[in-house]
Amino acid sequence: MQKLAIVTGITGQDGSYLAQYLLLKGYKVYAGVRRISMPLSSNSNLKNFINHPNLTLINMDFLDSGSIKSFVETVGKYCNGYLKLMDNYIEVYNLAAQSHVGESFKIPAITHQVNAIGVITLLESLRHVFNNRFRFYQASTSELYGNAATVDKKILNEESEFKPISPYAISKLSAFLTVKNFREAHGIYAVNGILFNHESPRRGIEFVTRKITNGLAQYATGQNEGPIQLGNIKAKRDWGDARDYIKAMYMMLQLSDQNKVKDYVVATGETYSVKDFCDLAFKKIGVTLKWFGEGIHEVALNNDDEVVIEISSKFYRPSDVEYLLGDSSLIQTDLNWKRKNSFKTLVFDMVEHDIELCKGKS
Ligand code: NAP
Ligand code: G4F
Repeated sequence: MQKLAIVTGITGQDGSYLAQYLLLKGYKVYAGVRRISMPLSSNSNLKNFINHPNLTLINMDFLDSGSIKSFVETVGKYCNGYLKLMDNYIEVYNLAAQSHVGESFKIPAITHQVNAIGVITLLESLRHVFNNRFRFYQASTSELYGNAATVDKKILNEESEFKPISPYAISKLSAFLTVKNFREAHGIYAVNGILFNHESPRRGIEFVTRKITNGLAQYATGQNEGPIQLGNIKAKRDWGDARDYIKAMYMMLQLSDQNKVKDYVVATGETYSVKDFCDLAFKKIGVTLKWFGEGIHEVALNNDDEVVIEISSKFYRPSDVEYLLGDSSLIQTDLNWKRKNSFKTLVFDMVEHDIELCKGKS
């Protein structure tokens, strides 16, 4: 029997990989997308599968509760026959979010509306339309921990304390608790994946990794208009590959025993600074960066002593998470999840991809 899934946030990094993965597995996928004035461009994350016969795109915006409800009702009508059969259910992957932490300081109310209130509306609508015949994955995050591990450099797991320090993290903590409450109070199969940072060639251009590989590609192809400007380059992250992490999301919704449902950390167990990321990315194109100066005056020079990276106060945040390192042993033991791609493979892949993209543009 063909399986069904709802994916929100399909145009983003994770949503696009996950939807592609589910389509390959033979799923019918219903995806909520925001209305845009121009058709999805040929370089959007959906370009390889937008016309797939098992993919249905339905307009929906998390800022409008009515649109969330009508989205769920529309999917409900499509699935009516399927759900008449005993034991059938629909898998729901909620990946839509205002996902930029820095931006959340500028638009805290919108961030909370989409990331926290939107999740309540979505879950209530699902309960109304599908009763308990759905399984729910919530895109939770290592941002919940804030700086809980910064001082003593500990490794974070499912038992670690949450200490959110941004509007984004606060909204995601609210959603985390909502999902837990739906599981415990209403008996819904609902799970939080506490995912540490994960990247890919489909990463949004404003996140630091892609900003670096995109800036580097412009430099390597002679299209740059100046050095790459960054903020807090000392921050450390546990960076994995999105293509490994979407498989963890899928696994979390496949348990045969609902009583075993729990929240899982997904991470690599390695941590690197933004500066480390820059060093490795430039190494890929034969440049050994030389760093000089401190704080806002720090710069990185190339082999010819030209400045290729500089610091701008514009990219500092009012408060920042300085150190993240995750322990994913629980999901490895319980669900046999393993990552395939190393940090080095990921960085090199992103660099290669962006250089190809830039060459195509020139
Ligand atoms: P992303 O690339 O920024 O994608 C976000 C998606 O949400 C996009 O499809 C976006 O649509 C959609 N969206 C934003 N606002 C919306 C609204 N008002 N109504 C409907 N859709 C809306 O994020 P990602 O990196 O794939 O992350 C996926 C999820 O995992 C997010 O919830 C994020 O917070 C969470 N997460 C990510 C990481 C990570 O390292 N990537 C780690 C932990 C958790 P548009 O294209 O229209 O903007
Ligand atoms: O790439 P970032 O913007 O990712 P951040 O803040 O860690 O958030 C990402 O991962 C979270 C999981 O922990 C997700 F929940 C969230 O949705 C998102 O996907 O910044 C990483 C670090 C920060 O410390 C930031 O201050 O890089 C630092 N950074 C330094 N210069 C910069 C820049 N970040 C950005 N975006 N742009 C810069 O120029």
